[in-house]
Amino acid sequence: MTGAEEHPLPAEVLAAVREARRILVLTGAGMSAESGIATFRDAQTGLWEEFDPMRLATPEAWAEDPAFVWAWYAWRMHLVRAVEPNAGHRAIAELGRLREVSIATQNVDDLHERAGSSVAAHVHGSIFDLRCSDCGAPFVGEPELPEEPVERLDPPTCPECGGDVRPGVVWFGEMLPEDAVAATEAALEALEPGDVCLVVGTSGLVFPAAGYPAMARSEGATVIEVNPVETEISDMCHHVVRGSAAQVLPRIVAALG
Ligand code: BV8
Ligand code: ZN
Repeated sequence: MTGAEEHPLPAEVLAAVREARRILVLTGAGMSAESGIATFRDAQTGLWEEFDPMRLATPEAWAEDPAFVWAWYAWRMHLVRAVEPNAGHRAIAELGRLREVSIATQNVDDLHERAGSSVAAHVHGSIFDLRCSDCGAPFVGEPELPEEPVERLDPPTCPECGGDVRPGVVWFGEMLPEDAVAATEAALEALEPGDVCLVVGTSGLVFPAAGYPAMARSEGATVIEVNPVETEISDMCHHVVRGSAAQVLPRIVAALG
């Protein structure tokens, strides 16, 4: 990764984080990239290469072929279980010991939690929160996860009603979980001038989550993007650090002394 490791972090970024009382961290798929989880936008691996994740992560795809969609999520659950949080996740956990930090993530993995952070909101749900797609009952069983990607895999069956068990993620066209939205909005409203909103690893394309950085800015927070490339929200940020989560975040936290 060129960039952050060669260039010093902008002094105003370090000053903003140093002086912040509250820090709202908004993370997207780029946060987990250096753990080995492909970002949502990257071509899907192997079997799902020709399928657009935007088409697969929908109620329509599930209704049409639950076994095909379940196979994709079972494989992704296996991948998350097989990787570790990266230095970026660990830096945010450390930041949470130095400042009042709230995390709202678009990621459905549990890597922030496994790094030691508590997450205020999984705005797109959690891949391991399984529930019946018919009666909504939480499914507490351990689903069988494939060691290799398989094209189709029957989802577990709900013990209450026999319905197909689905992943607890938010599909396109579905409402975001009310508790996650409420927690994120509360964290945004708590921001005051001098506080910081760190936006890490998101393309800023998916709404309503993509609107959160602008809301942080309107609360007076200093908005800082950490992303190797320009995104839909870059020009709305006060500062951008063109580098990766695992390279930049540890250096920001180290500068807090
Ligand atoms: C909603 C869970 C109300 C599933 C996800 C038409 C019909 C219906 C809805 C819509 C419509 N038109 C628009 C909408 C709204 C839609 C939307 O926003 N669509 C977009 C595409 C325009 N939103 C919704 O449907 C939401 N619900 O609006 O309900 C409603 C209801 C009905 C009708 C209208 C409105 C629900 C959206 C949630 C979808 N579920 N995930 C799953 O995971 O399988 S979204 C999924 O994609 C992720 O969670 C994430 O949010 C998104 C991907 O975005 P990113 O996380 O940003 O990842 P991405 O790969 O894009 O980018 C990675 C970034 O990381 C890049 O910038 C890259 O440069 C950077 N990066 C890479 N490496 C690193 C790095 N950064 C740092 N370090 C690195 N090493
Ligand atoms: Zn059921």
